Amino acid sequence: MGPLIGISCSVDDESEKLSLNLPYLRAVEAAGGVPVMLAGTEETARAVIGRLQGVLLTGGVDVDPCHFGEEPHPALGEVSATRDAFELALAKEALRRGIPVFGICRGCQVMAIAGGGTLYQDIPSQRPESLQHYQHGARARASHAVDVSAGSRLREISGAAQLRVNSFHHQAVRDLPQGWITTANAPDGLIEAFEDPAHPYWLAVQWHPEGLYPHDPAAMALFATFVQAAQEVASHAR
Ligand SMILES: [Mn+2]
Repeated sequence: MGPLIGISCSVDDESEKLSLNLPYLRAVEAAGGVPVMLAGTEETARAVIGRLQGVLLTGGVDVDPCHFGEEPHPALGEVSATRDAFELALAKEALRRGIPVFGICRGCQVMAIAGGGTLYQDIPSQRPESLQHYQHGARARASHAVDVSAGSRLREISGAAQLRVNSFHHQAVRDLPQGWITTANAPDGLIEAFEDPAHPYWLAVQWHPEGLYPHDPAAMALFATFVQAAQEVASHAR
């Protein structure tokens, strides 16, 4: 049996419904993990974390800027107070306990905020010199390059100094917590991936490898190494 990997769901506070794009679940299964869908209160987050070997924080709506001390920018999109509270509690607890976390898109932003970082609330208006980060092409198609930092875990995983990635975000990490490292930048300089070198596995990407993994070995390797790290941390804990 593979390690138990919690996957955070999207929460629609208005309709009171959860949702999850199946490719997240399929990618974790393809990597040998056992996926479980997660949502709930902050209390649930703190109760469930100790029963998981890894956490996948998925993409979704914007993060409320109140979590990094800002008022809403006019171009801020939809937010979910329920999801923000759950995922931030989950991420903070996983950070503290050394539980492997892999963050994708919004998940990447949640991880940064959990450690005390900040976001651009809207790239086109707050950083107008940026390239297009919300592509109109299919999710399985890469749209821009990223340069992968030498010596990073991401470089080791992907085995490449440059990757082509897809891009579906209008928010992005602005400032990272102290001690964390940027591990990929877009050609416009925007942070596209980061790690906490002091943590057993704390890796975030701004793109969507779950849309690429069936035909992209570097994207598949991200899920494979995450599930492997979850397995290793679990076996050490026993
Ligand atoms: Mn991008």
